Amino acid sequence: MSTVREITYQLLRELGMTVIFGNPGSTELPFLRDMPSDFKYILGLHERVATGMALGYAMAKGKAAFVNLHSIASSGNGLSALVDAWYGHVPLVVTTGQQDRRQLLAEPFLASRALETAKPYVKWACEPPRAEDVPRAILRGYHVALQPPMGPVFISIPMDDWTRECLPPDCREVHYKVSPDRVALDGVVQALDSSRNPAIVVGAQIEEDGGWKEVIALAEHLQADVYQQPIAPRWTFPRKHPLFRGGLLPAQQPLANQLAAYDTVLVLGAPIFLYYAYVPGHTIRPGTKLFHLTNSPQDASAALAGTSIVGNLADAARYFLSHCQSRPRGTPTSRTEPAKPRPDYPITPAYLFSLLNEVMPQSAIIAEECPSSKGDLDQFLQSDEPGSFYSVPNGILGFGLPAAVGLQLANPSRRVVCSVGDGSAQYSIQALWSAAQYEAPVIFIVLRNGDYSALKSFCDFTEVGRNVSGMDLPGIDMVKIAQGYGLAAQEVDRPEDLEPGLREAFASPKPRLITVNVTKGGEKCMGMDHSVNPPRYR
Ligand SMILES: Cc1ncc(C[n+]2csc(CCOP(=O)(O)OP(=O)(O)O)c2C)c(N)n1
Repeated sequence: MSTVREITYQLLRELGMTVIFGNPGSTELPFLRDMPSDFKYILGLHERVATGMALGYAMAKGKAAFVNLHSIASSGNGLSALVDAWYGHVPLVVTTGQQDRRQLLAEPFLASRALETAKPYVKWACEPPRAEDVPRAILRGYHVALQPPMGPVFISIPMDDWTRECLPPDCREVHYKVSPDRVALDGVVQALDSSRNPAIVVGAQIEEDGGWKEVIALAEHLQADVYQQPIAPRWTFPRKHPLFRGGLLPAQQPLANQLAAYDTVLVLGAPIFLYYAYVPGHTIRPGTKLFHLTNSPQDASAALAGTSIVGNLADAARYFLSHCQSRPRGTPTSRTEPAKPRPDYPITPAYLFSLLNEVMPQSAIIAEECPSSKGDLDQFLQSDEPGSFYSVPNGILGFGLPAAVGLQLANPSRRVVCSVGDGSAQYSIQALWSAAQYEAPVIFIVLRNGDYSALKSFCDFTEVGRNVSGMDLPGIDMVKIAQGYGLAAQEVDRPEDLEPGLREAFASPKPRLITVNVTKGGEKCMGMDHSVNPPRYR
């Protein structure tokens, strides 16, 4: 018989998980020893980084990624990336070591209650009842992680299990796709056929379900205006398409106002709706018919209004395409191009992103984490390809840097650009080391405004006032930090130095960090100003 360790490596190989993201400790060493040569270990110097790189890798591949953390010692550090995976529907199989079963009851050093810690943010958490169940638990976890909505699972493995003997599990097939109810879809078809002016809201699940092409065809078939979901974690419609109308605002009444002109709204693959500031109002204008297609039963049950139908997004879009009447093409309203920003000093984020849009290849992938300049990025970066934009799924900073490295490792033929705030970069800064060591040629662009601008604008927006501690970030030298982790880095202060700096970065095949001194963030909060009647916290 083979050992649990040998069977597990064979299983991981069969499941295609031969890249292991992790940070090791004593309780993982019996597993990690003598790793087979067809496996690759990607070390993150902090578990937020190890798990965050796996997150980027899994999102890019659309497949499960394997993570190995160190007992409770590192599960806490990796938890925020697990939360990202939960909200971002990212399939991660996360394993952690546990103390030796034979002394667990005596609560030894490093005894781990990591299961309880992770439980609210994973689809399944398990410490196998017996050593010989470890491979089966990993197999079961893998299948749970990939079932829509995809997400993380968590398995705690006592360190003495790896040397026990066991039989291999049957690595059988599981098919995950759930087709939406045809009768329910017919109800939507009827409503769309009698609609005068429908709109579509596109969400991240379109990309999870491989439905980009189908949704573009559907929008053109219906001649429907298209909006991106609020605070989009992924872009799922071409930005330059004539039917694209931009993003929705993350608050009830302003969002309802944006959609007020439409008699029928079809939300494809997003919650109804993701709000940030509390501005009470209608979910949708009374009289507008609202339909919701989602791969998440949880989103279907949590929606505030409308008819929800659970199932695969590409499948649903294909059904509508073949069953709905097409609508005559209107006069194409081409996008009003924003005025080209000027090369002011200090550099504005708008100028930075308009220049980046000119310099970067069309196939570039953006990992975004620049809170107060998100709106400028949204306006000036014109990405039209699937799998090109990834952002913070639930507001936890630390996503950007490691996700960029994982995205780059999974996409060697495309260039990843990580646009990150100088504050946000600090939550997972060790990812720079992994980029250098694993030669992931990410271009990190740090927007150095010297403060937490997004929080300051929230203070203004909600009238908290500016007398708040802990909002300024003086004295951070990003060039030295990056160089210390082994990365080429430069600072750009003058607008005329920006284009040569960017061109040089794209010409080099190596990772590089450019820190750009930019103006502080503006008054707006997630695209909203005082006209939306924000809540007051004073
Ligand atoms: C882990 C975590 N800690 C704190 C926050 C609160 N927060 C939201 S935006 C923000 C400011 C980020 O600063 P920076 O990256 O410099 O971007 P800027 O706001 O200046 O554009 C902070 C601290 C958070 N969202 N996540």
